[in-house]
Amino acid sequence: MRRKRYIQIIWMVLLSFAAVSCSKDDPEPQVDPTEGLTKIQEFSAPDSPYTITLYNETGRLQLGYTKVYFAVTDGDGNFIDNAALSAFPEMDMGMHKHSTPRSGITKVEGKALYEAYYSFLMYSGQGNGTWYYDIEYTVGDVSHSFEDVVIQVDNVFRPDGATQRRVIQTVTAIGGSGQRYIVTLVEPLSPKVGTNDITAYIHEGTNPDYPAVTGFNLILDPRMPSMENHSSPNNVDLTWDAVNHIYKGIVNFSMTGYWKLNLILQNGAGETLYGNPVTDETEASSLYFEVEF
Ligand SMILES: [Cu+2]
Repeated sequence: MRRKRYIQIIWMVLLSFAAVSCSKDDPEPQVDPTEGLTKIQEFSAPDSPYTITLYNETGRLQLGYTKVYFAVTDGDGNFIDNAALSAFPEMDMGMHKHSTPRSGITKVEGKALYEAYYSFLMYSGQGNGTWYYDIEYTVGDVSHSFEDVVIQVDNVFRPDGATQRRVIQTVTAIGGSGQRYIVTLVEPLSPKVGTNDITAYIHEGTNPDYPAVTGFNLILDPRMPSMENHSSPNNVDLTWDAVNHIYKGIVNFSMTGYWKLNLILQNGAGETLYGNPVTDETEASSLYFEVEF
């Protein structure tokens, strides 16, 4: 009886050792970090050991806010998680060239994926312009760049598919400073009836770096022009969220339809730089975005 138990214990110990060594030897199966994303464009060349692929939720680059993800893969399709990436978009408009507001490219926590956003000032073909993209990577001691690759930036439309929807606006501050700012609407990406997060970026309008502006405010007044320009209760102005590095407020859509998000751009001291209050005589601010759902 005792002996049998002994053997049982020895077996259990042996089995647990086997289990440990087994999990040590097997390589971790690689999960596809791009699952759920749609491919936009691939950057590869015969002399490049790695391929860079651009993804996002929609599979498209578009006017205004565009979130993107980069995957770096080797010749066997393995996803590389220790690459360094940089990229530069530039629009060639014949007489002049300009870039666009953008973030740096950073690693996504816990995934072999890299992320960035663009605030595209113009869509492809606007002003006869063409967008080009330079992208550079380093993996270990291997570096490579892809230069002057044409990228497609789509226009953004209202649900009718024909009328352009305003999602980004460049303004010149009042007061004669001549300082230009670019305001970009981010959320709501999927507007719904009721309260929605509203987020936005502000950048200085200075090519090519377009530095991000922090500490400003955007006074919000959403209106429905088709319904006697009524507003809605419980909206919250956009203020700088230092944790998420974005301007954030709340917009309340009391019904579906076409809404004009009237804004007033103010600096940290509360001085108005652009935009005006909506009144009985003035139907809209000179700074506004459009949402329709
Ligand atoms: Cu342009």
